[in-house]
Amino acid sequence: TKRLKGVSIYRPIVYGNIAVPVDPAERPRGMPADHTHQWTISVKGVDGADITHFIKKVQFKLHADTYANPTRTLEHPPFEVSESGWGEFEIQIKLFFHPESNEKPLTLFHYLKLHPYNGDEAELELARQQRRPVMSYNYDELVFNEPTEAMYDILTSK
Ligand code: SLL
Repeated sequence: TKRLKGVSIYRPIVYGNIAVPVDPAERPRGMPADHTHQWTISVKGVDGADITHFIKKVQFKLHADTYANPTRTLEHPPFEVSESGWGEFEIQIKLFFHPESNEKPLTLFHYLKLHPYNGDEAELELARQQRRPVMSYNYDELVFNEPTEAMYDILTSK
């Protein structure tokens, strides 16, 4: 496969999670009593930009000791997993590129965030009571060094 010497092309992505405390009065049917939050982890383009022309599938690995079927594979957007739980942990995110790119999968890590970053105990309690969403997102750039011609065409045609 021909690669373009000296060419480097990058595309931005955003990955991370939002978490919302569960309202005890509206606990979804079937949710275990010890689950305190509902959360969604995702990989997206910036401002909703399409990323499917370079990302073929995304695999999220959840905390294997406590989640059934910890490996969640998304072959289509939205590349996201929604779950509930009680604790924070590191999620492994594996990005797979289209075969024409000849790129190996890329692994990212995200620490699932359920609790607000700061505030004293009273402030944190208020945030819980008001069920304020907590967000933790990272902006990153995927750099394709000396991309294949096919990948270059794919990336520049969008
Ligand atoms: C902790 N080391 O102890 C971390 C692990 C795991 C969180 C947190 C599972 C929910 C379920 C869940 O919330 N795991 O049991 O279905 O804080």
